[in-house]
Amino acid sequence: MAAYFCGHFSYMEFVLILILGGTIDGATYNPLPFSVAVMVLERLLIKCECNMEIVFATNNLHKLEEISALLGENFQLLGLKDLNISEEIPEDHATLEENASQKAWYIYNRTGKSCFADDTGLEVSALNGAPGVYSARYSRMGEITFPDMKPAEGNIRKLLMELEGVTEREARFRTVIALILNGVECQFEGIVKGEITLDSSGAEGFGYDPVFRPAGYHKTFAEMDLELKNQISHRAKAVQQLTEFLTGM
Ligand code: ITT
Repeated sequence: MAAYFCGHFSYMEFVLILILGGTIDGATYNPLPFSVAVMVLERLLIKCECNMEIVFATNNLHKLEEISALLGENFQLLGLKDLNISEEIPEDHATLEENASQKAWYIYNRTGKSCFADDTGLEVSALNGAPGVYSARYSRMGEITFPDMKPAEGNIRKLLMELEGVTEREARFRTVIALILNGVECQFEGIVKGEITLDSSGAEGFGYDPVFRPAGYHKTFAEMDLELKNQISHRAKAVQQLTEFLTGM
């Protein structure tokens, strides 16, 4: 199934194209039979009236908390725990786009519920975009490894070691969200630019937050409260597009 970057039209426009027929990014959709179209619309209207239920396919509770705050009250956000899904979701591709898609389809096929997944990478210019898609397991790869440390701690240690003596410390977080609604996938992207600090600082957030300082700020993400991080972060930007798409009806 193809994925579409959906930042440029709303959910309702998207649904109407799927029902009435039309073209999205070069793919042509034939109109649905009348009875099927009525059924789809009825189901969508019921969902719109009572807070739309949507699954966020993640095992990361920090991400669940961040996205729950970002989506607000229009959505009933379900985590994997709510669905009694405890297994590790596969994410074994080489790009954020493919991994986000893989995670979302895995849960959609398992539950049949509308759902989305994100994949995020920290891309450091001086390291040619590493750790990128391998951000979660950076400290367990390659020559320098820290198998005895907690992953987040080891990742940061390794990153600071790789950047020792490097003055050009430009980096960005990039999030890709894959949303699956009624068997059709849409993707959204959010980017925040900044730099890698010389040392860890701050206790909020998770992952690489203690060493990432967003451009225009004097604090790392880990020195900011969640409210501020949620106004400017990569995930916030991608989620904003997602909510605009879902609520722009
Ligand atoms: P799921 O796949 O279960 O959603 P995850 O922890 O693997 O959770 P991602 O694949 O999206 O999350 O992100 C990969 C890693 O990138 C993650 O483990 C963190 O180390 C880091 N990361 C992601 N978002 C971050 C953020 O907002 N701040 C700091 N580090 C982040």
